[in-house]
Amino acid sequence: MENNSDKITLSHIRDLLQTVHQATDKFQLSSLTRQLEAADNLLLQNPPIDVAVLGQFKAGKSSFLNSLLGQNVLPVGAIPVTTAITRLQYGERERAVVQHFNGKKTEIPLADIVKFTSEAGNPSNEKNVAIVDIELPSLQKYPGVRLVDTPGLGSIFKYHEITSESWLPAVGTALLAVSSDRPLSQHDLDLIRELTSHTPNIILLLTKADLLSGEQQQEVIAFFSQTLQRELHRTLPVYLYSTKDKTDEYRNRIEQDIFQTIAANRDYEFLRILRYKTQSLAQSCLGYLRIALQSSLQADLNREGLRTQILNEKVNESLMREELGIIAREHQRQTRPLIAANLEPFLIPLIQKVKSKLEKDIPSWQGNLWKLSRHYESWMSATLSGEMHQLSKAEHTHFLGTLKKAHAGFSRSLEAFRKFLDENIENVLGVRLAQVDWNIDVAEPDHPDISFTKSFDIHLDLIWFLIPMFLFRRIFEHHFIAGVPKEVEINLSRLAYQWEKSVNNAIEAMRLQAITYIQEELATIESLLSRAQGQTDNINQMISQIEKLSDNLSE
Ligand SMILES: Nc1nc2c(ncn2[C@@H]2O[C@H](COP(=O)(O)OP(=O)(O)OP(=O)(O)O)[C@@H](O)[C@H]2O)c(=O)[nH]1
Ligand SMILES: [Mg+2]
Repeated sequence: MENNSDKITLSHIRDLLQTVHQATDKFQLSSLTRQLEAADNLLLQNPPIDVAVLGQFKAGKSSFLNSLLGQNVLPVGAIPVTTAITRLQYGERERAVVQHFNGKKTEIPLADIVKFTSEAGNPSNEKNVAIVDIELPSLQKYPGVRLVDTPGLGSIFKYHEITSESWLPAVGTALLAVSSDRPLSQHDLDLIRELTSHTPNIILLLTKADLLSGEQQQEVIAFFSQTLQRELHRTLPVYLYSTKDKTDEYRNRIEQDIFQTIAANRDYEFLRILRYKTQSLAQSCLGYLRIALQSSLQADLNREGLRTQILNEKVNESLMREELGIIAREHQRQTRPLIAANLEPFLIPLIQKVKSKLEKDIPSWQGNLWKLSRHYESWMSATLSGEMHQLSKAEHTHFLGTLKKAHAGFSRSLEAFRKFLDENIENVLGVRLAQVDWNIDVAEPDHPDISFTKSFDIHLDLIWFLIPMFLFRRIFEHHFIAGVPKEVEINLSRLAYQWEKSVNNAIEAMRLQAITYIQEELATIESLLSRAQGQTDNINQMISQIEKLSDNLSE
């Protein structure tokens, strides 16, 4: 195969066969194995073209071959004879090799063939003959061709039929022998149908033509063509043959039209046959894959059905998000009032406490108004942050009320979701899910950062150098003391705000944790339900790959 376009065709064939291999492996299309094997062998071994004579028992197949050879090599007879596939090709010397099913090969004398390939010599193929290969110098006239004799179909020996049919994938050109006294049977039509998937070359051979007059022969040929048209919508070339009458004439025609044509175009013919087989295989494979696709699509539909049954309106992420959001917002709204209510009783006593401490401390402060103000600020800052810390430490557990309620709300909601999901899964799939720990952690918020900031609204201290302290000191002391309630209130309110922020952040963290649980759970269920999926994608991919390669090959 020197030709460049032949090389391209061969590589396309190789690619397509490889893909069909993948498909048959992946989807266990074992019925294509033999066909695939035959195509592989042709590709690998590049053997002579097998021109096989097939047909009903006693159609005269072996006699026809002997007559072509001009030598009675093959056993013939009035009762079913041929038991094993027998191949004949050119060889420098006459020789015959018997191949057994166990792979063993033995060379035998040509005269002993009958002991292996005939029902009389090898009843029921008790010698386990797989194939007999015969080499004859006389076959030099048919270069590139291997003649194949096959056991007849339709006899009482069922295994004859099985032997021939299982060899069919290897056929190159098929000569279907039909005896003149039994023109075309259902068996023949079935065989033609079967051959159609293995070779583009099917030729009818009307044997024992001597049994019919010229007129009758034409009648039979016309009958063939009508029947084939009606049953198979095709025509086939018909050749006459007889070992008794006009043998040379018939033989010459056949040699010229069939064997010389093959010999002259051996490589082209070989490639044409191999391409045909590969395409036919690809079509069979596509047929199976399309069936597989249908059932996979059906399975997807079933899975989709299961999915909607399991993940119904009660087990639904967006609904749960909404519900958890409502729980969070409801409790977050109540955080501030709760904290404020908790702090309220401390307001008056704290004002009293700070006031009397200030009254006690202030007389010892020295300096002008500027200094007095700075002193007041730092005093107030130290005192109130100390008080706020103490209060926070003593009372914070009461601030966490909404956090705990939100936690309870989230837990209940998750539990209900989980229960619906478990029930649905058990109802639909009949399995119980393992219990999952869905505990939401209560992250206690950190103590807020309480720091005192400036307390003066009017910055009197900016004009300190204008104010004679000996006259106004008492007034300023009063001003400072009078400012205490507002400072205390501001600080309590800031404490409440900071705790509110911490608590509400913690509620938000719990909400997010709950959503994560739900998302993870639903993702697990989804993957569980779609685990068997991907088959549809795989099959679709395989189909389009084979279609593409098959298109390449037919270009
Ligand atoms: N009249 C006539 N008889 C023939 C012709 N060719 C073969 N026969 C007879 O048909 C019978 C069957 O011949 P075979 O060659 O053994 O037929 P086969 O198709 O090989 O038979 P199986 O191997 O059993 O399938 C024999 O008795 C032959 O003598 C022919 O051209 N004319
Ligand atoms: Mg025979």
